Amino acid sequence: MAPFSKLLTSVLVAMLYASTAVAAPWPSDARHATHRVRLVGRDAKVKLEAYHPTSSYETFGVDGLDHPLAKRDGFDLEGATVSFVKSKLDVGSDSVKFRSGYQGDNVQHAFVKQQESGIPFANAVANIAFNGDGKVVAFGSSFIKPSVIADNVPTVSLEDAIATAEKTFDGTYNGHPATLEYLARDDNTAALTHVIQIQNEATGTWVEAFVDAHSNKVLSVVDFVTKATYHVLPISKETLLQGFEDLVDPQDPEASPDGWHSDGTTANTTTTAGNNVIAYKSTTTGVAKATTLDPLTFDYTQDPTQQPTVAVNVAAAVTNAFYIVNSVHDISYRYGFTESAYNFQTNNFGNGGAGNDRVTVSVQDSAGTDNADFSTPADGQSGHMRMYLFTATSPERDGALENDVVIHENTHGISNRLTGGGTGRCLQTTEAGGLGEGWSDAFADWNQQGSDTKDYVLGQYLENNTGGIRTYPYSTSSTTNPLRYSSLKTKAEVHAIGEVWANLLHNVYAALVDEYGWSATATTDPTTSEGNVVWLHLFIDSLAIQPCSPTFVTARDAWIQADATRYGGANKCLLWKAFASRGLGVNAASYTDDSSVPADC
Ligand SMILES: *[C@@H]1O[C@H](CO)[C@@H](O)[C@H](O)[C@H]1NC(C)=O
Ligand SMILES: *[C@@H]1O[C@H](CO)[C@@H](O)[C@H](O)[C@H]1NC(C)=O
Ligand SMILES: [Ca+2]
Ligand SMILES: [Zn+2]
Repeated sequence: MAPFSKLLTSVLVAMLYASTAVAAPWPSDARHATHRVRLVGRDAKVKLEAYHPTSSYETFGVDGLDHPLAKRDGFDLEGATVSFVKSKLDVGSDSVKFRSGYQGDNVQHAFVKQQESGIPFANAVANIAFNGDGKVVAFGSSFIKPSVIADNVPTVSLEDAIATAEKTFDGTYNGHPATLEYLARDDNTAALTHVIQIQNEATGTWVEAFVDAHSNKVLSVVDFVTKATYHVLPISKETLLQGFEDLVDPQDPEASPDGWHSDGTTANTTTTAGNNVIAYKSTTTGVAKATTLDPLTFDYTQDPTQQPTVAVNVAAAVTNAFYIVNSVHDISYRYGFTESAYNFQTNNFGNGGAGNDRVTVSVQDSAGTDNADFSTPADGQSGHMRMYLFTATSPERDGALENDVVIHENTHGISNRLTGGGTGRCLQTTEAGGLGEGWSDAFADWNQQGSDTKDYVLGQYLENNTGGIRTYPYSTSSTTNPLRYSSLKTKAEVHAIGEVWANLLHNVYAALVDEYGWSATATTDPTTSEGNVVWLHLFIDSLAIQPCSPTFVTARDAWIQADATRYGGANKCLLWKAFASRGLGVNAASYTDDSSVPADC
């Protein structure tokens, strides 16, 4: 074996080569949908381009499609799934590994991986949704037919691969069991890789490194961290601080049966630590403690004239973050982000999914300023939110006190877990990462609307800027917000891409509320028929049935299909018109607008 320094050199060279290979000019009709360039390692000096094969995506409308075992009595999710994938993709049983599945409100979801010699592929996957009649309604697949498959016995030891990964990503192996997986590459070969989690607390790195088990080169990365980027915009209007309120028992007992302060067993805590969330400053012992125990009360009055770091302001911020992340848990639970759908809880109460993964929220995290991020590893490992201080004002402001920013971060956990069945690996391309930013803004928007749909500005408080932190308010007016599908031709950064998607979803929301009105109880009652209820159902449903590495086109198709499955297509034309109004019509492709809707609309 080559000496380590030599190995390292070859690793770096391999990645620098990859970086020059991505100099393809934007617009480009393929790379953003299949690749993502990341700067990794100390001082972000190394460029690494990860590849995620395109997902084909088909939806089958209200009626759905039979699977090969449909004639048999009873419905067997695994059997139906494997038989459908085999027939659809013309592969043998030994290529299809059933990974996970669950019963949603009205759909059964199944997630499979391609495998070779019993070794699963990391990035060649498929997902199927069956309706209540057991018919297939959606099918996404990134299975590949590789020209060359690496030998299935590693010639590089795990120890050596770990050393390579630690060096490359400037972090430490976190002890999470490493796996051996095939990796589909963009030259249509399949590499054998050691998959290793590397973390660095100080820099906030948390990645899965894919190290070639024959060459010991880093071939790819899954970055669990979704970062927000906040830039100031030259719009200055009035700033207002929304007041604090005392909320009594805001927990939803349907979603959190043991309340928000259960320790996951039979006991309750008296701190901001519970079954869904632990919020703290510095270390997990830095929770906020109840100011009175009976009844449990967290009564900290934030003092805006003092620095956020004084004790009362820390406790107020920790309390607020705890409240928001629990609320997001409860609301999203009602609409389908449950234990079996790979949510974040310590105790899953026997409802399926992997537990021990409540969200950990680090308030006033010392790793940085003027930002926030959320890391989403696979189901069974905690999601991690880091909120920072914002330095534009004096005193500084606390990210944990801007609800829409906390919701935005939290929603990364929802979209990353629901897409692709809980792996945290399916929103890694540039385009899918952009969609991720869009869902996060859109769900914050949803939470902060009322009976009249208003233009929505995200992030006004933190930098004391009424223009917020995005380029335009989200709006039904194309004057206020001119973003269209074709705007993607000039956008290469995920937040910029996300603004296009969030504005599309804002327009869908406005159309639904215009048509069906607005429910004031939508956060706890998903059974009514107002527009905001319909929107959130379609939001959650579509995440679960869309393919791995979705694009704007396939994400839109998932919304249309979610409506076909849940509402019999009642909103088909409304949805198409809203998407088409911003260029994402029936024939939209390759970032070129189309305003057409189906002929029957
Ligand atoms: C814990 O809190 C929940 C919700 O408030 C309550 O229903 C339950 O009785 C408490 N359990 C204990 C052991 O105090
Ligand atoms: C926020 O902006 C307003 C208007 O520009 C200004 O008057 C106020 O002092 C600012 N507040 C802080 C804390 O910087
Ligand atoms: Ca879980
Ligand atoms: Zn984000």
